[in-house]
Amino acid sequence: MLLYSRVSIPLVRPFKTSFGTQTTRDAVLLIYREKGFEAYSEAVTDNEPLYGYEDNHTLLHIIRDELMDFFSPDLEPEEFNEKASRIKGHNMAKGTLEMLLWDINAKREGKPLSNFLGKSKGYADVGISIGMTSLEEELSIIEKALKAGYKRIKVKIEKGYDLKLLRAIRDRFGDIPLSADANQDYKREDFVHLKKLDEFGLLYLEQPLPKDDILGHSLLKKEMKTPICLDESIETVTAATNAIEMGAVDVINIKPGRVGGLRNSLEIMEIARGNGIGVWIGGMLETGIGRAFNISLASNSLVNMPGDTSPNSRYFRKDITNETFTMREGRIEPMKGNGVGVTVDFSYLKDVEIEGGRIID
Ligand code: OSB
Ligand code: MG
Repeated sequence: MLLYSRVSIPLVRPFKTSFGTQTTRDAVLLIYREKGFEAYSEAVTDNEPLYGYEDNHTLLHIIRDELMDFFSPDLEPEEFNEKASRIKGHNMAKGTLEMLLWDINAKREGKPLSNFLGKSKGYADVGISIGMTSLEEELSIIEKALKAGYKRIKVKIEKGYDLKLLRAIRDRFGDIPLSADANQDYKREDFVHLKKLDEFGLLYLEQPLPKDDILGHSLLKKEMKTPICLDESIETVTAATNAIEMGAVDVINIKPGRVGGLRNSLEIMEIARGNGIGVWIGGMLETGIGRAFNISLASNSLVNMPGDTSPNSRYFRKDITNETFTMREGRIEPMKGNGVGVTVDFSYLKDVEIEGGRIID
């Protein structure tokens, strides 16, 4: 039996990026049951298409009305990808089913997902992604994050809220590992302005330009000293290859739910590292389910930079999984149980469920 559940869980604090402010995490979850175990997956979409073109509505439509023609719980992820390639785009919808298959397959073989995916370091290095708020509040969050052991501080910026923020952070905290994420807020006309960010010695500037402007990023990379990280632009293995060959990227933020799943993620990770491109695993404010997938992947030995995989408590007072992650010395260990290693707290799920139902009986 395959079920979907749309949930809305309040965030501990609003999360503001250049594209909007989230006060809840509105997730689509998949729950698969067979004799002996339950498997899960979580989409990276939101209720509106502000980060990419897919949203919770298009995702459920593509999963139920299109991808079910190609899906079976008895497929290997690779076999599903092959069949699903008939449907163009919609990698977030494909990725949600692909990740479910990884959990099913790992559970049938009795292995933790982190080991099932290849060579795991046994932990993930963790950075923090801080939403925009007042300058004073951001400085206070950074101070606490550094004390908690986070290995990298990432702040969200937008046109008009960048230089002053970064200057204040450098003035107060000196040479900390710092990056900035613009979520596509700048244009090619802004290169003169963006070059001013070079003085802050950022680890990288994440997704400054619109996601389809890979050439623009390669032009910007020639002008800037700061390394360029791509997030939204990398929706496929081809996009990653193109960005690397065009000299548009130094670092890739991989979100398995964005690139069509874990197989594509591993392929991008291998291509990137083979070309000297840095790799880290991002996040989309996931519940404990998506977080468990991200942390399993972030523990892979191909990942060489801290990711956006904070412990559950940074996002939710209460999460929908019974198990939660804790960070020690800037590291989080993947769950030890089979597959993703988390289980759903169904009594809380009922409290936060907006809508749900069966996809396969
Ligand atoms: O650009 O990485 C992003 C959250 C929602 C949408 C896009 C992004 C983010 C984050 C938060 O930066 C990462 C996290 O802590 O989950
Ligand atoms: Mg980003």
